[in-house]
Amino acid sequence: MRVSGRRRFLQYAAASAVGVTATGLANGPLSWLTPIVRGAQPEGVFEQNGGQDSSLPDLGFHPGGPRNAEPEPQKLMESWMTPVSRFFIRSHGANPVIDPAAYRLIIEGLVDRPLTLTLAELAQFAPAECTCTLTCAGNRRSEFSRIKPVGGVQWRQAAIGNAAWSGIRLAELLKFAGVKESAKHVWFDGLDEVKDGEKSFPFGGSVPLSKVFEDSPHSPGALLATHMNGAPLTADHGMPLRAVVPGYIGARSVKWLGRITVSNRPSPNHYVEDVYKILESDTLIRRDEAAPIYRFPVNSAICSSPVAGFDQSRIQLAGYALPFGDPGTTITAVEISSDGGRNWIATKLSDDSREFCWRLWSGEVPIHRRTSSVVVRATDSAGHQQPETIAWNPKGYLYNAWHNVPLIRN
Ligand SMILES: Nc1nc2c(c(=O)[nH]1)N[C@H]1C(S)=C(S)[C@@H](COP(=O)(O)O)O[C@H]1N2
Ligand SMILES: [Mo]
Repeated sequence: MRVSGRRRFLQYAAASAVGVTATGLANGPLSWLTPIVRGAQPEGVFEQNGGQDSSLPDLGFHPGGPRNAEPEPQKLMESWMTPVSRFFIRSHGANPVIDPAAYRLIIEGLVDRPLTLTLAELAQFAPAECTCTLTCAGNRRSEFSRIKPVGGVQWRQAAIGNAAWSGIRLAELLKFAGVKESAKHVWFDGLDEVKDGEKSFPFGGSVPLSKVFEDSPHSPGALLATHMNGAPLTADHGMPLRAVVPGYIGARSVKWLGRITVSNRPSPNHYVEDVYKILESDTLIRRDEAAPIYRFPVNSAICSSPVAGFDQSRIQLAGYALPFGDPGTTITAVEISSDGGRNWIATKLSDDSREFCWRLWSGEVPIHRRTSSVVVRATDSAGHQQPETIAWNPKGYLYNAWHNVPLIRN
């Protein structure tokens, strides 16, 4: 059923007022963009100005630009590695247009040898690879509206993807530049321009130097990537060079990387100093006091459409689970429930059990006429388990409570 924007908005508003959220029904390629009658998508997802980009038909774009998109959650379940065509996009400014031949990466700050390198010079370093999951700190933000609405992109559960990144190890480059004794943090600045009222500045990130040197033989502490799943990065994902920081929220993996600054403190960039912090209240004092978010917490989500006939006695569910972003931490259990978490049933996990990576799961729960929802929760090898509920925060970050979705009857 297609309805006008106004009516759709009212449907969403009504649905979120009673705290109902649901994944879309899967009939036809664009069906997840249209609201469903029973349990509409939360908070006007994919409303006006959003929609589609014909070159990326598997992604739905959120309104309010520039380019923020996620796939239908179900599409994520088709492979452990997420194809670029289904990989979420989160950009704060327009994609910068970069000529690879004129491109230079600047390395400065607390180094013995400041450097300005071309792509060909960067390619002189030993090639390195890393498979890891990238997730936005705002993934699942729309679920906060069950407590109280939060501004910002109303992400569902698909602002996440798993990819093989290749390029060079940041640790190697910094060893070459020579890091001074007093160095403690590494800043990344993008070549994009984000506009905030009168001001315009690049998107920036920051990581502790200890994370960069968390470098192990099978996993770089941080990667400078030129390729994603074997192909050169597309403009949306940071062409020609981006940082990839395994285990950290996506915001630290700066795209269109233009400058690396080694420092004794975290970056003063707006996206480190003011944004991507868990606040209790959104005041300047709290912002100063709060620490930047780095690692992502344990999480999981149901990605299949929970649709059942009235006489059905069991339902198949599938989704992903992500371990806490610490080295060596993997997903060890994913459980599902159809009685709000009184009884849990173990799911079958995909074989790929790796640090910094999601694990796909599938399972079946019994249902009866009065079953109203299904729930999932994950546990990792360090003993972290998703909480039943989490406290609301003003920016809507790190939503990782049990994923509870209404059962839809057809
Ligand atoms: N230069 C730049 N880098 C950026 C961003 C940005 O807006 N500009 N967004 C960040 C955020 S918040 C996330 S979640 C990831 C998203 O990466 P993707 O678009 O490749 O999925 O990129 C990060 N790197
Ligand atoms: Mo993000």
